[in-house]
Amino acid sequence: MADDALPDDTKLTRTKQRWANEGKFITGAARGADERLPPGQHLVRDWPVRDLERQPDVSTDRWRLTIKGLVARPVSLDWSAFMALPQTERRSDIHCVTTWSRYDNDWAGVATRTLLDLVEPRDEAAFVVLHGYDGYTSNVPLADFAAEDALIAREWQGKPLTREHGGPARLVIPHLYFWKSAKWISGIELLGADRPGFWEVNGYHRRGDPWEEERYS
Ligand SMILES: Nc1nc2c(c(=O)[nH]1)N[C@H]1C(S)=C(S)[C@@H](COP(=O)(O)O)O[C@H]1N2
Ligand SMILES: [Mo]
Repeated sequence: MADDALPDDTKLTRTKQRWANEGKFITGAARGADERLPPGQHLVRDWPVRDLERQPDVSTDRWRLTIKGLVARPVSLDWSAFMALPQTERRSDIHCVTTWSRYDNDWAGVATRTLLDLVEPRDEAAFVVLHGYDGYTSNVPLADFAAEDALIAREWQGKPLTREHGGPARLVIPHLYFWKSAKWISGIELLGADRPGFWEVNGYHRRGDPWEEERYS
């Protein structure tokens, strides 16, 4: 994991902090029962890239996924151990807090539930912090991490996930804004209390439900 300081004084970060302060993009629009597009979002067809402009080059030889904290059986999976776990496919929509959404993304990888079964969370575990090889962190409630359609994805539309989108493997939690879904995932840490991640410290919401427009804290 990178331990040099994150570039949190970049122009992008400052702009996003300002948006958080101004409550930008909050429309207050109500959700229709059968609507697929959350309030304040617009559809895109291409898949934008969003990160801190550091895209670590992590080969599958070097990749490790560590799962630790409030678990009975902490693990550090290398690529072959990860591939030996049951693999699943999921189709889901992406909703980014910067207002773009993209429908029908086909993912392949390992369900977060499979990983939780492997490590056996303790009863006190209630929150998760995700770590990326770029030093990024995000936090989610354990119940959201354990959603049926959440997975550590290694393929998108039938092809290996590209480096710019977090390859070799990233988290995908479709029902939360996409900043929660750590790219270049290196660690999953289970905690008893919530601990804000990179954007959450910078004014973004602890949970991030697009249907509730939980953009900012
Ligand atoms: N490791 C890491 N994961 C990350 C980020 C990041 O900077 N580093 N950016 C987040 C944000 S803000 C978004 S919107 C999505 C973007 O994913 P994409 O570039 O594949 O669209 O990744 C999230 N996961
Ligand atoms: Mo984002």
